[in-house]
Amino acid sequence: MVAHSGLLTVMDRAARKAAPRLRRDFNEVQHLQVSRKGPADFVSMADKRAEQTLIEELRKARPDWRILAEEGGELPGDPDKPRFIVDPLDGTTNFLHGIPHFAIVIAVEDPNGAQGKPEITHGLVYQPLTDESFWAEKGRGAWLQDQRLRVSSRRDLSESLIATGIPFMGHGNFAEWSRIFGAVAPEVAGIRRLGSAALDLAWVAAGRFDGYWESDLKPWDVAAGMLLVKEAGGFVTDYRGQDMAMQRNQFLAANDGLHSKLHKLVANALR
Ligand code: 2AM
Ligand code: CA
Repeated sequence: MVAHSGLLTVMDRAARKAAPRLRRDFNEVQHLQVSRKGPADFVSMADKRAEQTLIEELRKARPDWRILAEEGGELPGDPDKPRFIVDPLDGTTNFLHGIPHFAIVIAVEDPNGAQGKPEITHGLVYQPLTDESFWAEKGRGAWLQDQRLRVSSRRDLSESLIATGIPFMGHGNFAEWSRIFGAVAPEVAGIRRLGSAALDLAWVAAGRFDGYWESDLKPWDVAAGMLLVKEAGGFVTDYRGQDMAMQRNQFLAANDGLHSKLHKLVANALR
């Protein structure tokens, strides 16, 4: 059992403050008549309202920190201080369709991390409908509530459940994704596409998924989840197996035993 740091408590409190309204809006969206514009506008309002609450709460606690938010972009602050990276609703398409799988995501990036480079130090993926709070702090492990997380211990690809994100609406390279899928699918127990990158990574950290791949994501989709996987003892690399996931915008995550096997399949598929 470990206590949050003060900063993680701030993040957790902000997410829990935004959650009730998001839950109410989710229940509403399931009952909305399909109006002229459909429920998409309603969901985009819900998204913006949740972001506003998060920003207000985070600003109250750390007034001089910058905030990068999915909807609002970059809010100014002290460049020498850390910044928050916020996604008020990861899994928007699920939310819009009444599928109960989405999360509020908050990460903290220190501009002067190891080797003087920016580094993610805190991550929170909060699932409002299950009240699950996945969180990680650099060097202090990954946690679900007060329970320590560890990536799965599966060593056989044939027993592994792998998550992915399928390119959508012109985002990402479908031919590349297809080649990877063609190489991975026959070797594993199953593939899942659940529609929230942040939860996919949190679930790799929790050992629910054994691995995950996706490309063409935004920092707010992956910053918190990558820290969760690493602090749970897993690996996140690009498709070449290098520590360049953010730079190349390719994310290959897995437990320590499966990562190199999965990476070989992916590398072969892309040769
Ligand atoms: P979002 O819900 O915050 O937009 C999954 O592939 C990732 O891509 C999600 O984390 C999701 O974040 C993002 N995404 C954006 N548009 C999407 C779409 N039309 N379908 C699926 N995912 C989408
Ligand atoms: Ca997102």
